[in-house]
Amino acid sequence: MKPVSLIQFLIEERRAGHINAELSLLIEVVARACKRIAVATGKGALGGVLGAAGTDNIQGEAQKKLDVISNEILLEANAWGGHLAACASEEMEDPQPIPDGYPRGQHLLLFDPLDGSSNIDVNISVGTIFSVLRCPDGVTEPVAEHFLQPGTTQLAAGYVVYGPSTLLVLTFGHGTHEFTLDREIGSFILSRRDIRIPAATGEFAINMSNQRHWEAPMQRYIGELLAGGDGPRGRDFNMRWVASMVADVHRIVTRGGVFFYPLDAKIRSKGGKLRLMYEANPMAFIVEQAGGAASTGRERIMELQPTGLHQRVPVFLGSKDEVELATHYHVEADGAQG
Ligand code: AFP
Repeated sequence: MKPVSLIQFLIEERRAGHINAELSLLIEVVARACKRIAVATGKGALGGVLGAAGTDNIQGEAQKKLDVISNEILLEANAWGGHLAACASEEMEDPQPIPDGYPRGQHLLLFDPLDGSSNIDVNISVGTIFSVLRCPDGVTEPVAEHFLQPGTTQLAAGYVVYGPSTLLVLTFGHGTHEFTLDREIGSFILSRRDIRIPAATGEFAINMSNQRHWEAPMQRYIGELLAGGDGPRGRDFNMRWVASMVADVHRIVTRGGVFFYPLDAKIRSKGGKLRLMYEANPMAFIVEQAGGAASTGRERIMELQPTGLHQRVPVFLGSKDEVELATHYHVEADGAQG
């Protein structure tokens, strides 16, 4: 069958009425920027891009050089196209408006420019996560509050995983689709259309080192998986933990599985580890459009009303049966506590 490029796919989506011309241009620009990020990360030690940048981001986390480089690439690529009103990033405290002198569009772009950056120096897959919202009508100078829209209002979400191959996974709310970068011609080529995540799975992803800090229902749920065939689940389970959300989620999008970053005693005061607006919401949109589920352990992630641009939430996402069971344990325990 003739390969379908990202550009052709976007034209098909416009013809189907799923996206408009401006959103189509936005996705092309983001994909082009991610190709540049792939080149930068691929240089490794030879590009002088490894190691710490010597600065901290708004989260108080030490930035890697590639965090800063990737952020700059995305900001620069989106400045002049006229498709955006503003950008927000994990790496910046406040949203960045489109520079004066350039036309502004009707979209808001949020991104984690390089997720999993603590893995860069050990050459493990990292990725870019992005989410697209509509700029509220009549708003010409968007500020943080204009970004605080529930995940259900997302117009698009996607990630690019920089691994053995460079893959773009994308949804507009009409299925989840995967594109593989053909490095020889520099085009993203459709490699999987309408991905489906199996409802059942035998594979879970969690950072087990936090076990002693988890809430009781999480202890119960994971304890049952670890009990395997002799336990209440009556089957053995396998575990993976890459510590790059994009890599862990892409494995789940590809073969099923369930991912947890639950609330624990260490991070309770922060509300969780992962960020709602540019990690949990876009990944939830992608996973739900592939038939999976995404909750905080107590409610659907995409229905949360955001309270802050860098708000953190617990994340349970992936194969529907497991997300629903783990969520049920938490809701049941809350009810028992009254
Ligand atoms: P970094 O971007 O600081 O590497 O954090 C990655 C991440 O936000 C997410 O991609 C991982 O799933 C999660 O943190 C890993 O957290 P732990 O290091 O606590 O396992």
